[in-house]
Amino acid sequence: MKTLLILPPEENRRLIPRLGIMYISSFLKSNGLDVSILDCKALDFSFRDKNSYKIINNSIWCPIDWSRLEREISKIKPDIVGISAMTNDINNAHEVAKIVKRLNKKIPVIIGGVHATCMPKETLEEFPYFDILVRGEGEEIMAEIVETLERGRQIKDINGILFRSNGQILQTPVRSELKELDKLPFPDYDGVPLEIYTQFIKKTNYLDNIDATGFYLSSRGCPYHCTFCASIKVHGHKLRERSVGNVIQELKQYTKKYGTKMFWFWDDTLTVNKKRVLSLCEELIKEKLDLTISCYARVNTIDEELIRRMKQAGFRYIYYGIETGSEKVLKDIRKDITLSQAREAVKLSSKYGLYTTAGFMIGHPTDTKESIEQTIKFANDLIPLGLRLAAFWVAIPLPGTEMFEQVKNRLRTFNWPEYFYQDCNMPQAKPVFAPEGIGYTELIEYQRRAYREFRYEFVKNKILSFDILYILGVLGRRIKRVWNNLFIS
Ligand code: B12
Ligand code: SF4
Repeated sequence: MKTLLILPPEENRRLIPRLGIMYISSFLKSNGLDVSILDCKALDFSFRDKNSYKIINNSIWCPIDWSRLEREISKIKPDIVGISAMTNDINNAHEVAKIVKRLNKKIPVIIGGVHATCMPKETLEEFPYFDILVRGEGEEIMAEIVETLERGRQIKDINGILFRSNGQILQTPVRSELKELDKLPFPDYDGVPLEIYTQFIKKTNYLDNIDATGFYLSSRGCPYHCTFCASIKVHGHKLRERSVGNVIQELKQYTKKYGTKMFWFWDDTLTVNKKRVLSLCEELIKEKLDLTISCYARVNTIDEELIRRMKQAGFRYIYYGIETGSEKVLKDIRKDITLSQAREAVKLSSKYGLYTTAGFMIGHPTDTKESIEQTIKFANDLIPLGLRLAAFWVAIPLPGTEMFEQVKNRLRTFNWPEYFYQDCNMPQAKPVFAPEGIGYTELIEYQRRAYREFRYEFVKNKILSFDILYILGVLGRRIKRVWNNLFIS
């Protein structure tokens, strides 16, 4: 039987590979199953009319051509379809399911991914064209579903799923996360159009001007309890790590096959286990892989020894989730860090020459005008300590998170595509939630101001400190961007 894994199309085309579906694909292949991936984001199922494209904030926005997608799926003739979705693309995932059922209503449609995991029953209730829902990590479960369907058996004995039976939604016991990540085959990079992602990343300079084209996961799970985080719902609180040998083996294989030397480590927070990161660094140095690496980290998990070693091993970019400039709000969102740890982390990383970036959120449930002002000020105060770039996200209470439960009754909408970043560069940006006493437009205005002030303070700081390297860097990037726009179509 032929299984087709589909990544639904989006009006906002950010062409970044989805590791989840690539892991599932390689797992099915390693079990001898016939599987392929249809990455609708990369393959562009939008209308071909160039005038309908817009690039807003480094993303391409364009309407979807559903009938072309229908023709493509009918050419593939799948027997089983699996669809992956985050919250913001669950509606489009359902449109894909409708198409599949229109082509042949006997094809079982399986939905997986973070939204399905966070709202299992609600998802099957809201979206009637999904037949089976997979909770959590899908490699083993999907393989079991496909094998069971191939043998014509009942799926009711598979743990970790919800399914329909005689008009009812039934669920089987929850399954624990995968224990031995080293046993998983490496993600199926051959199954996705890597060259399209690479071109997109180069053209838009997406990911904060970082041209990383290899995406990587060396661990899953996170021991922390931030109230806004949905990741822990899928991957759990137990930090599960791949062995250093396994990580190096994949990196070597990847660089040899695809020539990439720049990697983004997508581990929720790579630096939780210092000892392991130190030995990863030792191996990277020993193997002379000469990589450029970016990663997410928490400000309370780094120290001088770690940062020094990371820099020597090829780490160049580090992103800290600082979230707010208010100690009170930090406590409310259970971030488990302090502002002084944030200052120290930025200072240390920049001391060792890491390109240091930080993310903040505006519009936490307990944010006030005063705490938002504190956030803007705190980000600016980090500039002299070495902060290079700040992102100011408008907070989204994501389904399944503690934050969602706290403000469920005050959300503006349950229209899931709007659970996407709302940005002051977008014409109709309107957050799904605003804290008491602050309007939606006011939040967007705060975001605009935060970016404007950060840019202003940053340039002021560079000019006052006669940072010639910075000025040459800006010129270089401008030239590169113009060059890419001219020659990469
Ligand atoms: C890297 C990353 C990004 C990158 C790349 C995104 C990408 N294309 O993957 C960037 C920076 C671009 C990004 C952007 C956004 N992200 Co993001 N991101 C992540 C991060 C840190 C890792 C993703 C990853 O590779 N995971 C590892 C893989 C193995 O896990 P997985 O994708 O969940 O897949 C497993 C299961 O879900 C399941 N599964 C998945 N699909 C399917 C399909 C089937 C059929 C089955 C059976 C099972 C199944 O099995 C998989 C393998 O075990 C996650 C957190 C996390 N750890 O997952 C957040 C996360 C996915 N992002 C999140 C969000 C909100 C966003 C944004 C909306 C943020 C914003 N404010 O704009 C955008 C949306 C972008 C988009 N439209 O693609 C949320 C999603 C929550 C939700 N309910 O949707 C997460 C969980 C973080 C959080 N805040 O809690 N993100
Ligand atoms: S540290 Fe990151 S991954 Fe861990 S709970 Fe907080 S936001 Fe989620």
